[in-house]
Amino acid sequence: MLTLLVFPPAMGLKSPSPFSMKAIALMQMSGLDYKIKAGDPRKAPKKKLPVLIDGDRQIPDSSHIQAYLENEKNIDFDGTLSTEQKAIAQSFRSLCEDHLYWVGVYVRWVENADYAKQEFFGSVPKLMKNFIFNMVQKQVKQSLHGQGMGRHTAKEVHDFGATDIAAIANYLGDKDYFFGDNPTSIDAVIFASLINNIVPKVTYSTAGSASSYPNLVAYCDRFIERFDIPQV
Ligand SMILES: N[C@@H](CCC(=O)N[C@@H](CS)C(=O)NCC(=O)O)C(=O)O
Repeated sequence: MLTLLVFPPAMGLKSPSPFSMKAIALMQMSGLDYKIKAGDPRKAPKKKLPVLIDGDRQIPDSSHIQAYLENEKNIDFDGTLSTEQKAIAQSFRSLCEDHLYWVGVYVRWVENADYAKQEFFGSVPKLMKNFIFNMVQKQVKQSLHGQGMGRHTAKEVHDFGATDIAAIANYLGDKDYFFGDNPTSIDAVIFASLINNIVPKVTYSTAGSASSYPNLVAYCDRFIERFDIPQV
């Protein structure tokens, strides 16, 4: 039996991490038997989640999990895609994981810190909760600064997010999935990014959050229904 270690439910999501949600989406798309368990990033091989466990093998990183499912379990996520579509998918993957992701990190950990504190550490006694949150928030802010997103003003960060989301909405248009009728691995990425933007109660102050695009909301609903994505 395969086990997927993810960040536990918070912010109204089965997992508040886009990478964990992407791995859940890939597992659901694969049709393989597996279970979801809360993981501890401190114990993970690369100190990040998700991690897939298969017997005594541990596969960290959502993209390596996808490759493992393709190579070891014969799941063909992208067989219908042309070389050109694969190139487009790779650039949208990067948009979601290397750019829009950091907008979300900023919005949650800098702008909506009280909400994040309550959602992520709600069960921890107050003094300890403040201590742990401040420690983690400091690390997150260092990461934001190192990556660069944290050096921008709030408005600039929101504008980046709005531009990314508009690009996704415009490319999707009225298609059912990113490349038409057949869902592929990029849909797991896009779905996981959007749902992490739509469901948490955080405000993106400029126009352009995913929930303001009817095609993106319908896309997420369609994906949840088709792949029976577990809700909280
Ligand atoms: N490239 C990794 C990124 C995973 C990642 O960044 N996970 C974050 C949560 S969204 C994490 O585990 N953070 C814990 C930490 O940095 O301590 C993947 O695709 O799985």
